[in-house]
Amino acid sequence: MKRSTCRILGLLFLTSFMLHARLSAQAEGAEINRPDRPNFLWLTCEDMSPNLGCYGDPDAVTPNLDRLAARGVRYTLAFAPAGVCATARSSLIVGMYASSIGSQHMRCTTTLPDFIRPFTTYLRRAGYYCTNQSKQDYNFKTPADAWDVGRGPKAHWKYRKPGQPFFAVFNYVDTHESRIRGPTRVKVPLTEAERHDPAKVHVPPYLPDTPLIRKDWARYLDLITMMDKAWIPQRLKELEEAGVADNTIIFFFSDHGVGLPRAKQFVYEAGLQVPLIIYFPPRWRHLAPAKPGSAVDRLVSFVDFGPTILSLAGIPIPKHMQGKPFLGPQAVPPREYVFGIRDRMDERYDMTRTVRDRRFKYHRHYMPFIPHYPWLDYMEQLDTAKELRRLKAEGKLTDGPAFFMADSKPPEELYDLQVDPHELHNVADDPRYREVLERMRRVHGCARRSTPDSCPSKSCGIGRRVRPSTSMPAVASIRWNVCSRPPCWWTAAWTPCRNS
Ligand SMILES: [Ca+2]
Repeated sequence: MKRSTCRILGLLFLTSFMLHARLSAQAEGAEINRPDRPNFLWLTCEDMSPNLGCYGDPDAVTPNLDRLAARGVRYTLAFAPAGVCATARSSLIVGMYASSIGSQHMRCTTTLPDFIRPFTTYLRRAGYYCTNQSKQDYNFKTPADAWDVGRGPKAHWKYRKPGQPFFAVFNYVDTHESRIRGPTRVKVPLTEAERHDPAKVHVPPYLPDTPLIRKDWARYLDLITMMDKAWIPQRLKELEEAGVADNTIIFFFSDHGVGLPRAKQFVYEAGLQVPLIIYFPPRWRHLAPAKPGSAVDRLVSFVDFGPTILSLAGIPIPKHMQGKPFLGPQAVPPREYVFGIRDRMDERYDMTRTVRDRRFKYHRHYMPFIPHYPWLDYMEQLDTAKELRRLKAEGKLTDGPAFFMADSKPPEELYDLQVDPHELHNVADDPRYREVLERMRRVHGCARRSTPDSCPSKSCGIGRRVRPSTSMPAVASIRWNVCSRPPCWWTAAWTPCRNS
């Protein structure tokens, strides 16, 4: 080939390459600056049941969240799939049940197969800027492609490229269980009117009504008021000041229920039910399920949140996700059931699964010989926990608390939530509920087959030592389960049961 021909071909190749690069850059820019994509702000908090004014709590002092609910929609049947941080958060971030990805034990370290990514990875691939400030706690190592910035003060939507859509999580930690018994990280002074008087609060009936438990409950309500007073306005003001409030859909929810015994770590309603407020700015109001200020009684689970965000963003939902999108163009009809799990909690093994429809709640205990409330080193530090132990030792517990503190539990529990919202009267043996019981058993069996446990034995070893027990000599150490590889039965697509 002549030198001149080579030169011409070289120039053609270079021109073609530069043109391709320029078109690619333009395409990427166009993707980033597409005006038809909303931003998403997730305001999440720790360890909180729906104890807000907008949910009808008579003691709540939460004007800012109540105002957000009045401008947005409030879900009355929103549930975490587990009552504890890491297990619930792992389901949230991948849109799958923790029991299916090996993250069901609190705590453990599982390994995600390559084809399962946090839903933020799919957002990022579509041009979203994704940040998380700061708690992750997924029970697996966070994949490198999950976040643009996944921790620290730099994890903020304001650092995105100009015009880039964002998905940003901010997690508020000062409602955590540890703050009920200890100081908060951020000091938020409350006025006399905002502070909760232990003598006047309404202690839920699943706990004994004693001065110490009243003190814990009042402190919990104070923590919520502190969040509402300082943190919520700050996060909303940032959006307004940056001029992005009219293009940002806001979610507010907690990672599971209140950080007290029989709620956090457990699968009763107090552990699984969470507040969920979603605000749609006028520009995106056509995506809202109801008018501003409405209550929505659709059943939704954390596994649905990721698919729902992808649906709202116009991104195809990967087939491996088990959740059901409840908003946006890919929304599906409302689910009939939500599911809950409880496996090892800290140093104590257990295994319970729950099925809940709009009226009934079914519990299946696979280890009924273990008490509902075994000694749990971390939780025993709460005054409420000490009070439960004291009252049990003195034989002073009755009704629901006595059932919860018994030395064993029945293999099944069934509750009619319409007349018994706190799950205090087990009707599993009541012949009037026989039909309901058998239906719930069938649904439970179906769910167990379609979302099988991934980490029962072979693929998991017991590994890393966490911390020595401080007050329970019989427990020398707490160890994490470690999944060294994905379970062998993994497939890229699910064939779920009709009801799951
Ligand atoms: Ca939590």
